[in-house]
Amino acid sequence: MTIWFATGNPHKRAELAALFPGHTVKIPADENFPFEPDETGAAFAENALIKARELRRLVSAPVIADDSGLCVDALDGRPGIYSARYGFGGGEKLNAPERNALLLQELGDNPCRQARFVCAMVLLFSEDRFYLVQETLEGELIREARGQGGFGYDPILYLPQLGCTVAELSEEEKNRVSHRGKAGRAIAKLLTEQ
Ligand code: ITT
Repeated sequence: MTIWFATGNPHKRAELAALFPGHTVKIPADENFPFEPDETGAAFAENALIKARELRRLVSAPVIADDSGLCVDALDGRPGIYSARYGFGGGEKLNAPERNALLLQELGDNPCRQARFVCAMVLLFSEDRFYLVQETLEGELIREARGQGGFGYDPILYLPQLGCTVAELSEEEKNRVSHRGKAGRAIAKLLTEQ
């Protein structure tokens, strides 16, 4: 089956595709679809639904979308839904290492390092019929970025239970424990039960 994933992020696609073996996961860029959803929601779940609905208008198949980010307790949950735009002051968007450095700088020596990745994932069948799941990956912000794998904030989220950052995990290991892996497996189960 072809499953459409409403994302412009190739890393997210790779992670999701691994959870749907035997299926083809396509993203808007594969068909040169114009895809610039306005992420105006006040919560991860709202933004996931906005992305899914925007792509569902262009394809006649089930659509999956995810909105995700890093929530830091000492920063009252920021950057949260603004994770992709963190540090953006209207000029050039920061790249991931720049955002990571800025976030660690903002946290400084604060001893409260608790943080988590959140992923809201929607499986949309039609405008009004959808399933929504939201999952997390708990960790602590490390003091210096570590690891080459993954993407985004992976090098700065340390997982005490595994003794490494998310960027030090293989893609398979990350999917086993991650917010997106857990949400994706739940969605895959719902899809096969249809
Ligand atoms: P789409 O909206 O097109 O799916 P995006 O990258 O802009 O792609 P989001 O709006 O959901 O995705 O923004 C989430 C940001 O949070 C993303 O750019 C990353 O910086 C970060 N993020 C999300 N999941 C992550 C993960 O698994 N590991 C590291 N960083 C992650």
